[in-house]
Amino acid sequence: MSTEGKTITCKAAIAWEANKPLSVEDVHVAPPREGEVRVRVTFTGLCHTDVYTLSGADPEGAFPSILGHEGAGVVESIGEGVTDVRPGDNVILLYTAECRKCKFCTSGKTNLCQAVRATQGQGVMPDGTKRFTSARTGQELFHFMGTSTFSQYTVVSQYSLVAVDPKAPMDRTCLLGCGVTTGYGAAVYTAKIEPRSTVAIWGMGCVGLAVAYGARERGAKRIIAIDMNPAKEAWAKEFGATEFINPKDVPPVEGGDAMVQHLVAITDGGLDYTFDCTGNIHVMRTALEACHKGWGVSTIIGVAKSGEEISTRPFQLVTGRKWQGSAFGGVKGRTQLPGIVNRYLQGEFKVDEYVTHREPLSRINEGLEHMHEGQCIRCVVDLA
Ligand code: NAD
Ligand code: AHE
Ligand code: ZN
Repeated sequence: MSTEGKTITCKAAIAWEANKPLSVEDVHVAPPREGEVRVRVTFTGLCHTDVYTLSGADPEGAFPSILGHEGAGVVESIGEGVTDVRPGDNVILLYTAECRKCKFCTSGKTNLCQAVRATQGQGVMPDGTKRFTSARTGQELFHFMGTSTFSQYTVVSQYSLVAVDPKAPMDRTCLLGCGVTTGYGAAVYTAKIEPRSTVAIWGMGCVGLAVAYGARERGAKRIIAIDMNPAKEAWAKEFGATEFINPKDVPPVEGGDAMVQHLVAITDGGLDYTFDCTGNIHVMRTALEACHKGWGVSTIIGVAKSGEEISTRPFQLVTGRKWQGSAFGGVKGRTQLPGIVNRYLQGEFKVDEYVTHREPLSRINEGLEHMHEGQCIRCVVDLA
């Protein structure tokens, strides 16, 4: 029986309030309105950013809401005016939308489409309303990052999803909705790492590993992975790192940053490219200052805690180091993700290897716990 035009009742993991476990219960999902698409979400990865927002630290975190932004699924129905996808299409959801019309999309300078960004940050659809209602309490629920993939059905803007080859297994390609694309893209599209260069990456989670993978593809000659978890050494090397440093093994120095001094010493003056994939503002400073004078570029990917700020001596920048950031790896999702999926299908792009854990929706809280255990790169939740 067709569900088109009807409200669907399904299971979703609701974040009722900050710092409380998610609650898997029934929600009503209204049909898509003009320019919107309703998607049956099949799989979602759990990203550190979901945990960050659930902790209450995200200035854009609104409760009660349905979190999740690393998802794949199948288009169930479309609203008026939707042209690029149709029911039955396999899609990846995009927290970085791409409208191809706004000043940002047409600038040729950024992937940060602004078509739906303001309402996305407020947890509502572009028309200012919500599509989710709790079946238990009748309360409306906020959307999250324009995607809300912790629900069996979600409604998104037509700019916040992309159809991909249906041969691609969604239980892995969901990771292209955030972590894998973010790290790889930061290395390849944002930093544009040059062949034979030296690279250091802090944080060997999914994002950092994908940076290492991108750096290797770009022909970097040294890829130094840095993580306090010794178990990450093997992971880092599998994804292309040539060396591993545990910050705990670098002896402290008086009146300076021991890691900066160590890295500058072993790289003849500093790194060509560094990346923060931890969200730690002290790491961000170290990563900048470990860059080579005159040309080193440091890219911030990690999401820092609410209210935190970065600092360094301006002299670090005056003397030629550059500080920049990267969101979703600089990737324009609707334009570029189908190509990345095709490369994956041709065996030219790693995705499967990041999946270490799997859980059903009913155990999504256990999935979030895996993320703190030190062995988890990505946990994929099955929403079926
Ligand atoms: P993760 O938690 O899986 O991995 C983080 C790694 O950093 C862990 O291995 C941890 O041991 C290590 N680490 C923590 N503190 C460290 C320190 N001081 N020095 C060295 N290593 C340290 O996280 P993830 O999913 O890979 O995400 C990484 C960061 O990127 C998070 O902050 C996340 O919110 C952010 N993120 C940003 C974007 C973006 O578009 N900018 C996209 C996805 C994720
Ligand atoms: N909402 C937060 C910022 C969170 C943040 O930095 N998000 C990253 C993506 S993290 C994905 O795991 C991002 O891409 N930001 C750019 C954007 O447009 O959201 C805050 O501080 O308000
Ligand atoms: Zn994410």
